[in-house]
Amino acid sequence: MQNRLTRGAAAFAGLVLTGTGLGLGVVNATPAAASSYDCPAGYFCGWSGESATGSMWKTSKSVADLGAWDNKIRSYVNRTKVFACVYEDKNYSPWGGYFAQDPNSAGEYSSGPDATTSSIKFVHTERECGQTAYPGWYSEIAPKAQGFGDMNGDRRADVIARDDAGRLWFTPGTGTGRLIGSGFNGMNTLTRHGDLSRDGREDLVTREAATGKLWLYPGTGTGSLGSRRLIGAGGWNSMSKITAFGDLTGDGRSDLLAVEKSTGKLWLYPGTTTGTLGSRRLIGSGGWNSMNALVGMGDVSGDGRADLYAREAATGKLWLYPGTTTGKFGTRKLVGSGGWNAMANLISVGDFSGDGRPDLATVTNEKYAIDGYVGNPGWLIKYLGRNTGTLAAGERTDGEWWGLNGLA
Ligand SMILES: [Ca+2]
Ligand SMILES: [Ca+2]
Ligand SMILES: [Ca+2]
Ligand SMILES: [Ca+2]
Repeated sequence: MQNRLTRGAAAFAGLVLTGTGLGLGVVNATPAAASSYDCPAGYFCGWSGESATGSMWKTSKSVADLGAWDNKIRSYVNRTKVFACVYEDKNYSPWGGYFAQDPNSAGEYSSGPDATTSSIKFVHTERECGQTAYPGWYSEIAPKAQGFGDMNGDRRADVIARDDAGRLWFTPGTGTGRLIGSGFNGMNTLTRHGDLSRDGREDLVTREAATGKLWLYPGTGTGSLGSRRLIGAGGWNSMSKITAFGDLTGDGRSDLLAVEKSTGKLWLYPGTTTGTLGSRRLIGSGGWNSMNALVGMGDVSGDGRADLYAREAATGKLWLYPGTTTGKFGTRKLVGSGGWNAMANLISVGDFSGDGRPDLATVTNEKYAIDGYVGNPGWLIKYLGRNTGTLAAGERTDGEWWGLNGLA
């Protein structure tokens, strides 16, 4: 209930700040009418009057209690480089409602007849006005180690979340989160599926958008990442759907899959004894551009070989491609008959339900419908694996997975 309230407040803030006339609106200041440029860069400023008039108050630090200015600010501007959460209540409490003011809105102020602001907090992402920067991830302890989906080796599936500010968070499955990196918005692929560096600890693989380079961030075994190492010198921007897969070749080393954009071919890049990638081999001769997501699921069919899920763009169907002893995929099988294009993320972190079978978590996008109405992004839905390699019906669990920029 509280979560829904926060979300509602955030959505309301978005509406108001685009100036829909709900009582508070963004106005482009003109020199004659307003003085919002009096607010120095690096500050949040509030005025006692509407439209940046009257006396001005300013701060460059979060303020839990506005004191003499409590419930006195009628217009404000955010000239800092971060989000300003403008709360109706003291002590940054989101429950009374809040507005998330974008960074660097020089010359644009919000104004209204009611003075209700009681505290102001500066944060790097809009999420943090109402909740933690990272999402709440919960998983059960699996009966045995699965070789992937577990950065810290506690048999609990964990998730890495990138926030809008490019920070990486390790969420171990207990609802908590820990910062493990920053500056990751320059990466347009994040994938992890086992141990590529050959030290028994799970690693993260990323592609750098600007250079097409592939980087390995070795896991330290605690959920943290060590110094990155180049494993692909360039050219990876010609590939799509780079997916760490687990072991398809049967040598016990994790492999990587990728689709060649120009040909629709599916290539496998085998992991080697040195933690680099060996010479690629063709495992799908064409047609893979018709898929808009690949998911390394681990062994869902129970034969000891890693298996792949793929989402068909045109139909929204989810297919299972079983790994075989020849190092290729067998005949595909339908796992989901449609609707899977309503998922922004397909998160494969192994068995999070604790029954020994790999599961799949998803986060919805704008296409996702609840009670017949679309437009419900940010919901976590958990699909439990069944012993046929397919999935049980999804369970919608948590609507607070919005405002993130990638999950692995
Ligand atoms: Ca874990
Ligand atoms: Ca490793
Ligand atoms: Ca299998
Ligand atoms: Ca399971």
